[in-house]
Amino acid sequence: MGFFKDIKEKLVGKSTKQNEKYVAGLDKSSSTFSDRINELAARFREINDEYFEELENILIMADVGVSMVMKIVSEIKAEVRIQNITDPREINDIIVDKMFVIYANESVMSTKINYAPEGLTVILMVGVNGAGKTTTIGKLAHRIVHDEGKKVIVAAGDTFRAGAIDQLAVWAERVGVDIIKGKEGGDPSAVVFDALNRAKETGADVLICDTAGRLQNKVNLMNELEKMNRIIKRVVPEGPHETLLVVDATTGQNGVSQAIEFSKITDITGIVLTKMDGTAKGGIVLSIKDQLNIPVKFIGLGEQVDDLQEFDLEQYIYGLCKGLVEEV
Ligand SMILES: Nc1nc2c(ncn2[C@@H]2O[C@H](COP(=O)(O)OP(=O)(O)O)[C@@H](O)[C@H]2O)c(=O)[nH]1
Ligand SMILES: [Mg+2]
Repeated sequence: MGFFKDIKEKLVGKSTKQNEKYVAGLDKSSSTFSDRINELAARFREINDEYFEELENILIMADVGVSMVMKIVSEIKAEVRIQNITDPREINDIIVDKMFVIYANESVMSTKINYAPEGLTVILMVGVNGAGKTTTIGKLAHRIVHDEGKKVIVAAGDTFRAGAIDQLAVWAERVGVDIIKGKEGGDPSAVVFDALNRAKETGADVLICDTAGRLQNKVNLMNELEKMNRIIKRVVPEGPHETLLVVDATTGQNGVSQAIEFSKITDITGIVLTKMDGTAKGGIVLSIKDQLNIPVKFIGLGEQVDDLQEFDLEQYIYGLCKGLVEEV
């Protein structure tokens, strides 16, 4: 059981800043998920069909998504048979391993931002209202400025929602980056156009564009995103380099459905899962992988400026399964 042992050796008892963020941010998910599985092991003297049914329920309640749960549980069953395990207390490592293997093996996915080899990189943020786009732009700008030493500009492309422009302005000031804004109710593409020109003039490395997320008006939204894409391509032909879909993890399978809808109207290159700290159902990462096969590039683990973390599968599984990894 390679992976289980690996994370145990690598992560248990080690404290790095990233490790601490993941553990704290996934605490709700971890205690619910690991406690339930440990409790299950305590209740069953041997592994049987009923045990597997309850295991399925625990995974479904963790928002892993039904089809992913079926895959994981059937892999666990097969492994249990091969190893001839009957004691539920010996199954933790197999559960953790299979979750990891299924996520990692289906395809290798980069979590890195696709920066332009030279010149301006353009990142579009899309997603429904309240998902966390504006907040994520603030955190992401901070990361890019501080960790990569790049010059960032943000564009207040959500001209639809009252207060959205001011909210981004507050973040821009906090993080210390330039903001280009228009009038509330104005044309978002015009704001993006201005921002592209300003970015070029000032030699900025990265432009991050906020957008409005009115999914109730799908045709409008699609047209608006198409127009924005056209304008970006006029100035930066290979842009946008990233279209990041922001999904609120606390909305569970509903969030997964939204993501599917969004991926139909525009090309999504990566997902940011926000509010992972606010959910006890952290399995949504596995469900997104299963349903969309688009990489989760970042996860939001809180409301502070440094609470956006690059998605790391080992840290994530460890955060989610902490109580299982440490129990044995
Ligand atoms: N706890 C927590 N709250 C978040 C996170 N990301 C965003 N939020 C909150 O979610 C709310 C909506 O975020 P906002 O950026 O305005 O969403 P937008 O409408 O998509 O731009 C705000 O109150 C944010 O502080 C996160 O990772 N964790
Ligand atoms: Mg917003």
